Amino acid sequence: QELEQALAHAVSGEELELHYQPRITMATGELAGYEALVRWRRNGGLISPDDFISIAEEGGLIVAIGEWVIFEACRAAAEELGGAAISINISPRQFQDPGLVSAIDTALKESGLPHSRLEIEITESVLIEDDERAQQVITALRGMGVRVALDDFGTGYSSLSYLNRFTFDTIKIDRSFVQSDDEKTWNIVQSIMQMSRSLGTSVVAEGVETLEQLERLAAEGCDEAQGFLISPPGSAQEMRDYAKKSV
Ligand code: G
Ligand code: G
Ligand code: MN
Ligand code: NA
Repeated sequence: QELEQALAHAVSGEELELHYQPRITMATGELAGYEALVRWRRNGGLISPDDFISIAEEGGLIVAIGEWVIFEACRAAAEELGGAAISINISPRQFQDPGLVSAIDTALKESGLPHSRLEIEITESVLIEDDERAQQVITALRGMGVRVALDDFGTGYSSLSYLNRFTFDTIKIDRSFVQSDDEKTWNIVQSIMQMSRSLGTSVVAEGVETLEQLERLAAEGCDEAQGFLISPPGSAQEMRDYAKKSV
């Protein structure tokens, strides 16, 4: 309760900020875009979204936080990150907001960021809640040229049926697969790659922490990689330094 009030204040009082984590193209090592990750600056420290997104979901504050993230991510991508592609996480309750698609459209128009430079990341839990509505929103977003990614792929209950019913531009393989030492898990990763190729869906590996993981993923035909090996999340300034360094 107290935390929720403080969070409501955070939204209106400019205590939220975005960090960014780069994704690279496997084949060239070039920057492919960034994922925007929200943080709450409170009493001098940074609070992780793991510690406040679920509270925001329960109380409904997620809609206001999510709108702030959408506008700030588009603005920062256009103005501070050189027009780079940007991905945003959308949680289940936010996905139910009837104003979501128009907020995204407005944010893109106001920022001047091309629609194709924005990707919306959703998890299976978004699809479970209201199948028909999810279908409409995904179709509307893709219809206006915004990309849609299925995040944390492999951790849900029925990933395959979702791939059959919805169209995604990107699949993000969960880091539990990427970081596994188990041959069986890598067989599954191989099948995910094959499946994505036949669906024409791009694959991003998350949580890449070692060169060995990166090389193995490249050998399997993974399109893009993200993780601490490449760069941890950081401020826009840190990402500009990263981009300069990696050219
Ligand atoms: O950045 P970090 O590893 O602390 O993120 C933890 C979790 O919070 C991840 O599951 C991520 O998807 C989620 N998250 C980060 N930023 C946002 C955001 O802006 N909106 C939503 N809904 N979730 C986010
Ligand atoms: O659920 P989602 O995929 O959106 O989560 C993104 C989160 O993953 C971010 O909070 C980020 O801090 C975290 N993350 C990014 N790269 C790595 C990594 O290489 N290892 C680990 N353990 N976490 C990572
Ligand atoms: Mn994500
Ligand atoms: Na993920």
